[in-house]
Amino acid sequence: MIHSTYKRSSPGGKKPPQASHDSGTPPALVEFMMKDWDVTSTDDTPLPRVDAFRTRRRALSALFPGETLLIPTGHEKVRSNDTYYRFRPGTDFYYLTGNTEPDGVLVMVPCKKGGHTDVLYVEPNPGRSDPTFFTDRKKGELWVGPRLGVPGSQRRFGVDEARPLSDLAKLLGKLEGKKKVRLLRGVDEVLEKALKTDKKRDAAFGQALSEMRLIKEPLEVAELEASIASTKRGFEDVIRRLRCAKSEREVEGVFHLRARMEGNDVGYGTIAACGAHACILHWTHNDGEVKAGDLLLLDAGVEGTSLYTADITRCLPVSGKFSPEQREIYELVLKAQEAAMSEVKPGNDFLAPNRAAMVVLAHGLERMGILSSAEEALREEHQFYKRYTLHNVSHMLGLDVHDCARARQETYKFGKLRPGMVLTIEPGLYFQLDDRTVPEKYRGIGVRIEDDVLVTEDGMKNLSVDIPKTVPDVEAWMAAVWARPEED
Ligand SMILES: [Mn+2]
Repeated sequence: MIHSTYKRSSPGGKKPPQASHDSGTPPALVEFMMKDWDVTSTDDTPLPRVDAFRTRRRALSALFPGETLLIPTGHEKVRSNDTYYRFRPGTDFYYLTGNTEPDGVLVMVPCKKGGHTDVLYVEPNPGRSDPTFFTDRKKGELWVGPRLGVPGSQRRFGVDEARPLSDLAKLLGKLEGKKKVRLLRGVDEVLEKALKTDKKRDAAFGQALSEMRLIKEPLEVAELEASIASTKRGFEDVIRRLRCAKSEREVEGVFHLRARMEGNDVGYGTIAACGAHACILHWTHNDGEVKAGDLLLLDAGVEGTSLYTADITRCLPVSGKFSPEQREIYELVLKAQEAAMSEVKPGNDFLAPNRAAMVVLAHGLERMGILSSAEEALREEHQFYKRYTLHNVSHMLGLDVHDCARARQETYKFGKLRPGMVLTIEPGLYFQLDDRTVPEKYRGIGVRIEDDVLVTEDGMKNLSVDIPKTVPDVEAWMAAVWARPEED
């Protein structure tokens, strides 16, 4: 059974469904609509850096000689009824093609002489030659905007061939029962249902794609730096707003404005956590109050138009100055972050920065009278410090905020740091309001400090070093932003 998604696009085919609130299209209107249009075209010049995408496909090709490889991008996701979330391409598909349109599938077909032919299956663009341009509310150009179509996609993405998605069904039929076929799973349920493949071999394929992305090319690092620079401006927008902000909703909204102005979107749901909300790790309701005296934990990242995302956390005192308790906790977390940073170098364990941070935090918790013994708490069979630290300090960062998620443990979590890796360093301390092990004056304070770092040949480079971080620097930063005249 092939789902209609892979049959849909034949011009003049099945009538597209009509929405409950629309009126019909009489034949005379169709006739009128089909006439007298200028010839227009979408930009099908080769994508900037089209070679980088091709180079990645050749590297993947070399890993799987003689096998047919299918990498889908996925489909728009329903938000409710007939409305959809804005489409965001599948990370691996985008990494290999640069294509941001929905529904496409990259198929790498093995050649007899070795290597692969890269075939991109895309939604065609019949232009004004077919009434679907104004009758199909899901695909029609007048509903959703222009598409590149088949020949345009081939030129723009520099693939060997492009074909209409309606041809994919035929190919899937041919691949049925064949052994040397691998499908990237977890992106396109429709395709997974249409083609039975070996799950284990598919998992190894997904793993290989994740591992390819572990080491960032200089181009990717530059994209990450651009997203981080946008994120800094977003944080400054939030600081400006803090003078009058009443709600976390405004914080989220203001940051999102910057993300849309300069990038594609936010790379993940913004965490705008004021006061005790900061103790909830993934607080994304963002519907609480912003109150003077509170600390705002802002964990947010702009995803650039290149789809690389920043992942930055800063804690901003709403009234511009840290309280003594906030400061004490903040400076302990900062010390832990510095200890973690000094462990970022090639050859060190991926977990070395985490271990260094936890030693600092555990001893600090002991000094504060919260842990009775740091040494006891740090023992593998205890890990009592985790009651307050909750999470590890690092994950890979790139096109996904939790990048390379399918890499094997031995190359990622239990692997070594290698030049070209980009990871976060983000220790935190979280004192819940109802935690009786914590002195009352600290309860309801949550602090996390997060930077994005690149492993270099001889150490590391903090890509977010321009975003102020020490207590005096954060206070001075806020004062400076507040002193600036309003922008137009
Ligand atoms: Mn993070």
